[in-house]
Amino acid sequence: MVVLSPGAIDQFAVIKTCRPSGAVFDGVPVVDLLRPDAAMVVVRACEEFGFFKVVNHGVSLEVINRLEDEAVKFFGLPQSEKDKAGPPDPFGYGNKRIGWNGDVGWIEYLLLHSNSSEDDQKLSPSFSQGNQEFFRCAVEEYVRAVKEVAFRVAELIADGLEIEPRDVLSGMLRSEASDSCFRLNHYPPCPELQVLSPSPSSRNLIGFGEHTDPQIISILRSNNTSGFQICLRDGAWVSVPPDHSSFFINVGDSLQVLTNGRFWSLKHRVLAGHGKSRISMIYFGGPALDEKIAPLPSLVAEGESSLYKEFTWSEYKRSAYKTRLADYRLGLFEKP
Ligand code: GA4
Repeated sequence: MVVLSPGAIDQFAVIKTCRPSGAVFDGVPVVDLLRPDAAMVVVRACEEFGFFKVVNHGVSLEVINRLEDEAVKFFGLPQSEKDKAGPPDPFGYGNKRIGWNGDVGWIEYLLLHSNSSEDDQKLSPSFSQGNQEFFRCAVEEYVRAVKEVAFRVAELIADGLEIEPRDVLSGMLRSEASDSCFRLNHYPPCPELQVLSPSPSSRNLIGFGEHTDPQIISILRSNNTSGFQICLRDGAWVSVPPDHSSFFINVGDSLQVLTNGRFWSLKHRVLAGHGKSRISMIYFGGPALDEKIAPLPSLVAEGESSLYKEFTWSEYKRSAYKTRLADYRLGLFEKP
C-alpha cells in the first residue's frame, strides 16, 4: 500500500492506492428488456454474479446526457461553492469522506433522497437560480426514468422466481414511502498520482472502497470511463468494461435476504486516479423504513429455514451506518 504525501491531498484524507488488479471481465450477463427470456436471464445473473447489464431499457440518451452535463457543471464549480451543498448528513455534497466511520476515497459526490420534496434537497445552492432549476429538473427526470427500469427489473425477478403476487418486490420500490436514494459521483483524475507512479498501469487510487449496497437493487450508469470492479464468487476482482448507454444493476443486501441467500449481494469498488474523470449516477432502490425484511415464504423450501433473523429496513440501515464500507453488514442478522 502506498499513501500519498500530505501535499498531494487534504491531510485528513489518507487515500489508499492499489495495484490495478483484475482482468477485464467479458462475462457480464446482458439482459435485453425486450426479449421474452429476460426474467430467466435476470434470475440466473442474480444467482451467479448478483450483477448484470440492461440494454433496451427505454431511457432516452437525452435524459441521461442532460443529467451528465449538469453533473459536470456542478462538479466544475469552485470548491468553496460546492462545499455550500455539504457536508452530507447523509444527503448533500461530500468530498473524499464516505459515511461517518473513517472511509475516504478519491471522489466527490452528491447524495440525494430520491423521494424528497424539492425543498429538502441540498442540490447546489451555489448555482444561480436558473442553473439550479435545470439541475433539479435533470435529476428528477432521470430518477423518474430509472425508477421505471427498477420496477420492471423487480417484476422480472418476481416472474423468474415465480413469486406471487408479482408486485411484491416492485411494490416496495414503488411505495411513496420507499427509502431510496440517488448518488452522483465524480472521480477526478489525480495529477499527483502521475508523478508518484508515471506508468498508467502501475497504481490506482481507491475511488470508492469495496462494499455491498444495503438496499434491494442498485442501478448504475457511468460515462465511458473504466474503474468499476466487481468481486466474483471465487473472490477474484475483475474490471467491468464501461458502457455509457446501458445500466448496470446489482443485488443489494436486502434482496439477498428476501431471497434467503439465493441471490448474491456482490462486493464492488471503483479505482480512480489515472486518465479521465469518471462520472457515475446510481439509484439505490430501498424499501420503506418500516418494511420487514425476511425471506419471502415461497423462497424458503420445505424443510429449509430462514438464514436470517427478521429485521426492518430502518434497523438494518441504522446498523449499516455504524459500519465501515468493507464490513460484512449482514453478519449481524444471520441466524447462528
Ligand atoms: C453504500 C451504498 C450507497 O452509496 C450508500 C452508502 C452510504 C453513504 O455513502 O453514506 C454508506 C455505505 C453505502 C454503506 C455503509 C455506510 C453507509 C457509507 C458507509 C460507510 C448511500 C448506502 O446506502 O450505503
